[in-house]
Amino acid sequence: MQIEKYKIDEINQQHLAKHRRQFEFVAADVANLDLVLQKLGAFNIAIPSWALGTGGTRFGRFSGGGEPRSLEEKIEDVGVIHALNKSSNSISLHIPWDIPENAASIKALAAQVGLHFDAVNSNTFQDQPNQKHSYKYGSLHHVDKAVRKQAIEHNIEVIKYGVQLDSKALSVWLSDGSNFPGQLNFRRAFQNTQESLQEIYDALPDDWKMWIEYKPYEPNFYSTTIGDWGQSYLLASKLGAKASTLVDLGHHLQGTNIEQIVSILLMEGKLAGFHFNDSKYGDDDLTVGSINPYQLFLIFNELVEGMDARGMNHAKDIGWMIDASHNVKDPIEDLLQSVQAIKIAYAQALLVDKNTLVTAQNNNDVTLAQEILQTAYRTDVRPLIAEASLLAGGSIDPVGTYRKLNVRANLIKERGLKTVATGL
Ligand SMILES: [Mn+2]
Repeated sequence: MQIEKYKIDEINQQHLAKHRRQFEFVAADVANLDLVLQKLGAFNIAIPSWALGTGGTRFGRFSGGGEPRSLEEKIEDVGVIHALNKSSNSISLHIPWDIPENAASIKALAAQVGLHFDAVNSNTFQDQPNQKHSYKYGSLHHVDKAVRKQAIEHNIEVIKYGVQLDSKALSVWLSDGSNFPGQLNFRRAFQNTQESLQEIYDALPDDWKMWIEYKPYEPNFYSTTIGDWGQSYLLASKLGAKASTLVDLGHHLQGTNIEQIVSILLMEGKLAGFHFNDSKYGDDDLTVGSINPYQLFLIFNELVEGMDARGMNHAKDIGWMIDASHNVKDPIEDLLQSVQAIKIAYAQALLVDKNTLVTAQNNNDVTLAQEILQTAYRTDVRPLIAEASLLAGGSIDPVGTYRKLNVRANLIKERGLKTVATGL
């Protein structure tokens, strides 16, 4: 299903007067309004191919109906999201859940709805049918060279799929770790991982990047071989310039100061990208901004400050992606909400009065520094997001428009109630 633009325009028209009022109110106090709108318009967040279906936990899964049955239908769904918000112009594939059988036709289909392909993701955390060696005790860190070789070859195969789709990065997340003390020699596991990653790194095309994700626990509960940003950074540094660290918001222990990690990685030129989600307890994979929007703002404040310090392009020089799971919501609605939350945090970060903040920091004026950040955070920037979307040809209110157009009901009619998308 594709949403025709005139239908979005019709619904926008109904809300235009109210939007104008709200926009004028907030815009009056934005010093560099055109630049802010331009930056918001350029900012896109990739949608992963595994996020279009209903997620689940180990206790069960409750499908919502009309889920995409194929890669083609997943592209269609991302096309719907992008038509509404004009901020989701790429899709990130997971291999082998979404193998492009015919790359040329898949690329053409994506281009029809304004999409290109973001990073490709490998999977050595599950055994696939007909696989020779099991990943039960890990993949790239495995004690058996034959298992490591199989995992290396899989990653190289993923790069080949990516090349056909014009992707430019391989994203590696390993579940490798141990469940019990004594199970692993940490140093050997790390060295094996490094050697394995080096072989994959050597297979990267010149204009490609390798993004190394970390996670403190789960599915292993005693140790993870790439357990934190320090370990990821160490690997990325040893590998070379094409390797850097990927931060997934849910992959931190409670209370971790993620914004500080972001700041230091950016300073070192080793921040590859982001997997956005939100959490209250662990890797909950909830809708971005649903639990702790202030933390998200503080992260974006460091991103904007750190990227500006290095003269980076906010929209292009970091990989932005959602990595969440939708257990009880319509996945498309959840993704629309997540993209909005990211853009809200980004817009607020753009509004921070940087010059006054620097002065306050240099004067140890702690109160003023806090006031500056919270003034930006407490500004209702939603009309700015709506205006940027409107200017790009999208919807003032993506979730509301999605509902008014009965998209899910149409998808269920088209695909059926009991469809299951590939993924976790
Ligand atoms: Mn992730």
